[in-house]
Amino acid sequence: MLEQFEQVGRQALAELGQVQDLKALEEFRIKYLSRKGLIMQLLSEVGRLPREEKPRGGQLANQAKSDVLAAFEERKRVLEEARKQTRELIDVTLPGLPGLLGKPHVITQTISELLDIFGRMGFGVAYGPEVEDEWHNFVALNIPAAHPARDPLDNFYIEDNVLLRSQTSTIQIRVMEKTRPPIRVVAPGRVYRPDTVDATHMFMFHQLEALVVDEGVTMVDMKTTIEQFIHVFFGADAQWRFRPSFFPFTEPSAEVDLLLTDRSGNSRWVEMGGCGMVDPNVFDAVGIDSEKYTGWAFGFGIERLAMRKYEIPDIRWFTENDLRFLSQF
Ligand code: 2NM
Repeated sequence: MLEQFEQVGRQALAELGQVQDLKALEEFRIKYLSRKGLIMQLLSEVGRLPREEKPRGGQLANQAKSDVLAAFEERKRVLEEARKQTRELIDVTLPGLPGLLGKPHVITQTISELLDIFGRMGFGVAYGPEVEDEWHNFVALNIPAAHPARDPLDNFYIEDNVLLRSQTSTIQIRVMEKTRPPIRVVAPGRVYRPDTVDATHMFMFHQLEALVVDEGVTMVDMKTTIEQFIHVFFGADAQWRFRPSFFPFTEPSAEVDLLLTDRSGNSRWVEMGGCGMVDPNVFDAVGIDSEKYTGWAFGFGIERLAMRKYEIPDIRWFTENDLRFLSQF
């Protein structure tokens, strides 16, 4: 009889060793450890043993109960831990989720393309301050005090003689002040004018200006450079023209027009920028010998270039930070 007492405990422990999941463990619990389970039956059978066997029987039954219970708890802990780890397991073979990547603004991209095109034509790059003095913004550019371009209401003055630059020609002046010819640079940057904002006007926009100074430089060099640039930037079939114009800092001067053809086939000329042969007064202001050297310069609006190239109808879109617009470039 007592042998059977030991037998139940051994059998329970052996079965527990086969239990591989929580469902089987629950079945085991019901079979052995529930109120009517085999271990409980064992305990109640102690009372029916012959008197001399009772102490030993009780000892064995209690031993079996505590052994099985301890083993059960340990098995339960192991299986629950295993299930938790299975749930948290990451499948490293799944394809990753694409992240939202930022990219340079369309104006920054356009500037990069412009610097690349002119870099391949042998131009260096120059930058300058956005806060300027009247000397670099007007005087050295041959714009006299009475000129309408100097009206305080048409400029962002910070204090006397200090303003936000209204054109990137200030950079060319700074280049000519500190380097001797030959000079061959382009200068990109922001410029500021208090214009009323609409689809084609902003109080801040970007310009790209070029400057070439050397002995024997002519208007043919300028025209060829602009032609090559337009054909690389807009395509070989782009049509453009010079239109006579006037600027204080160049003589002669011309405006550069691009032929735009809309979807219904109607064409019109739109202005892209200006250019001309550097006025001798500008050379005198920066101390370059105007008898020995000639030069040419141009200035293009970068927003305008990008608007024509990408068919952007409104200049305000560049600064509205709308991802539906920005993410297209
Ligand atoms: C333009 C049009 C024509 C220009 C002139 C100069 C400098 F410094 F050499 F005199 N820089 N940029 C220039 C000439 C700018 O912008 C519409």
